[in-house]
Amino acid sequence: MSNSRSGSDLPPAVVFVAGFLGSGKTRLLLRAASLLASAGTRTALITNDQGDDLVDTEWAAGRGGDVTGVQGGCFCCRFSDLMGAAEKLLAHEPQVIFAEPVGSCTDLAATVLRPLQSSYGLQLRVAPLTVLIDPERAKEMHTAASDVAYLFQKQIEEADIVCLSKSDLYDGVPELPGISVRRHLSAKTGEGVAAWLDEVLGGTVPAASQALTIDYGRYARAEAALGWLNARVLVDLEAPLSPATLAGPLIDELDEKLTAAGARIAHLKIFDGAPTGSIKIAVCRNGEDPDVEGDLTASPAARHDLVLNLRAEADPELLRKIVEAAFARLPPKIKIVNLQAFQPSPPKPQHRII
Ligand SMILES: Nc1nc2c(ncn2[C@@H]2O[C@H](COP(=O)(O)OP(=O)(O)OP(=O)(O)O)[C@@H](O)[C@H]2O)c(=O)[nH]1
Ligand SMILES: [Mg+2]
Repeated sequence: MSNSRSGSDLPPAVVFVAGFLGSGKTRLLLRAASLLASAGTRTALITNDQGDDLVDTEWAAGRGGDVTGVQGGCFCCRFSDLMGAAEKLLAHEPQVIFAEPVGSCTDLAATVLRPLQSSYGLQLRVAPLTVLIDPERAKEMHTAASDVAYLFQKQIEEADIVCLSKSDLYDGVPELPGISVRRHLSAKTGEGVAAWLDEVLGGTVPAASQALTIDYGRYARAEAALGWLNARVLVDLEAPLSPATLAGPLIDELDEKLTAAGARIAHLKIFDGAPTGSIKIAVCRNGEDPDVEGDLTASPAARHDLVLNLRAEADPELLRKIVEAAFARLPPKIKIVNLQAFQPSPPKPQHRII
């Protein structure tokens, strides 16, 4: 690893990793944070969502990271909250702050990175904007003419560095017409992660170099095409189950019901925190084998704290109906602490520098 990552005389770097829902942002950032930690570099993470109760925040906090969330709106609409979150983290003197924007957001260079450079350029070093692409998703989007495909394209256009994620799933580099890819990475195996970190922290790639020309009406329609559901449920079981045995069948049932209702999944993830261990289980498209991380062998427990985040191309009320029906089939003692189903509202950036 290069020493350029952690020069302590420099202000902390702030590294934004964007990309569509499920592209692998959180997993990459956690892998990068652990790589930096092993080299003695202090890191922190800012997560972001339109609602409350985020699987990513729970998961990252459970891995020992210094995590704070900006909730109730994206970074561009909540720029002052983003600054508040950064100031809170700066008190712990991190050398690198990672920030993960909502996966349905774009125009970040103009509305987040440039305003940050302009107002906080002395306190923070803004690193180049990385945009992650899941090659499988890019193939689907390439042939689509939808507003969501437009949003996907805009995310790529504004990147300083475009990376293909999940390289462990592919033999060779997938052909993606029209996309100029700089790197391919696997957060699972670690392939390419150290070299990517060297590049984003090295100061040789300009940050926020691409301000978008973008139709905000179409961007808003793309966001509104995605139904959003966040929930937190406490489960008390008479017959204890392991987190994998509780959350696994739940995700399978949700996938099946969403597929039957024609709701296209962008990302469905469940965090199950039990006293014996925690897991995260996720699918990024209908019918996909769930990806499970965490304490797969945790012993059965009676108490489970479930956080569920679902993003799908569907009416949020349909998502609510499907999720509530699945919760109703869980053992009787459950308490729904929070359940929000909504469409993201049109983006209204606090700042825009072009
Ligand atoms: N095989 C493989 N799976 C990966 C890799 N990176 C991420 N995943 C899986 O892809 C899914 C989505 O990854 P996340 O890191 O949660 O994606 P994200 O971009 O943060 O998703 P949102 O926060 O919903 O936008 C999860 O099930 C991950 O475990 C990778 O390098 N290889
Ligand atoms: Mg994430």
